[in-house]
Amino acid sequence: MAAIDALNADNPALVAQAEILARPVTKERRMADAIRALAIDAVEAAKSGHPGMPMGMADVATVLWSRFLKFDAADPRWADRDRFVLSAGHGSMLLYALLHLTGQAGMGIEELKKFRQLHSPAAGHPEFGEHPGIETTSGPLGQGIATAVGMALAERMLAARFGKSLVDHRTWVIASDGDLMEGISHEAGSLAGHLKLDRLTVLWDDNAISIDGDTSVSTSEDVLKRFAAYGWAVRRVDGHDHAAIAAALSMAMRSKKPTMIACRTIIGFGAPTKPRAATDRHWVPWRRRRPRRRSAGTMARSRSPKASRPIGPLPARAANPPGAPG
Ligand SMILES: Cc1ncc(C[n+]2csc(CCOP(=O)(O)OP(=O)(O)O)c2C)c(N)n1
Ligand SMILES: [Mg+2]
Repeated sequence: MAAIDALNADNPALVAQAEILARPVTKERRMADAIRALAIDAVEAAKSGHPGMPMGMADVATVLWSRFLKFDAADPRWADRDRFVLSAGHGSMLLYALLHLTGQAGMGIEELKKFRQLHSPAAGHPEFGEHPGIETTSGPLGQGIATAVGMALAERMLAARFGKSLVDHRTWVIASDGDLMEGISHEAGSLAGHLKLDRLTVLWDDNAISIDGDTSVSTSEDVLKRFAAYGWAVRRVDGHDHAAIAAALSMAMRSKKPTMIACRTIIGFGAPTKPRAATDRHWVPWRRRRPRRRSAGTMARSRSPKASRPIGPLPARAANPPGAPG
């Protein structure tokens, strides 16, 4: 017990994580945990890729895919499917795990075992054409948001031409801090607000950490205020609270504007010793593993707790801004 307390003192994110893990285990939580486990194992096996984002956003993705996203697992290219864009393409295991867990052909466990291998459907930084469930290639930060704005605009144009009975779908995006730093996302966001692309929802992985460490080293802007100024509806949620996530997504469905939801998450959520640890910079565990002889275990087992230096608790965020457009 004393050892656990010492660990917690070392990493305040563990305290927050423990509180979240103490919540009742539901089916959705089990699915999110399965995503996390797949992300850990695939990255460990490949010695390449980023498990932190899939682990942090697993809850949000589970709620989206199990309750809101309109798709047919047996026909991933169905024309009127909702579009799902993983703008934060470095977290590609999130998408591959979702395709796997929703039973889509061509993304079985054998394919996941080939994560980050040439010509694998799970090649990493999801690539369009490698699997029918991959909507678009993503990787250059910001570009997925811009692509999604184009998709949302295309939907409106097609619906205007062919009618709602044929064209009636939404575009959902998962984006990271880096996506929202890139200028291309600013321009596209402005256009989406101007055009009132109300079928577009961006789920921002608001984990306050990027490749350089805490985002406070590089930005202090209020992203939600910026998007509100573009004409978007904005919301904040606890990105590990399934009910709150569902409420925010329902709000997005009703909104007459594009919606930006800041999902507060802990990068690497679920790791027993090192969620939100700075030495895991952007959560690339394989890069720091010095002794190459060390046997490949799971990430959780591979390092001593002391080796992780936490960067402190998530900075406090205000609740939904008063008067924020709904
Ligand atoms: C335009 C561009 N610049 C740099 C990179 C390299 N890169 C990959 S992820 C990342 C940042 C990661 O931070 P964040 O977006 O917050 O994602 P997180 O670590 O929270 O998953 C960077 C700089 C990139 N993919 N695209
Ligand atoms: Mg981040």
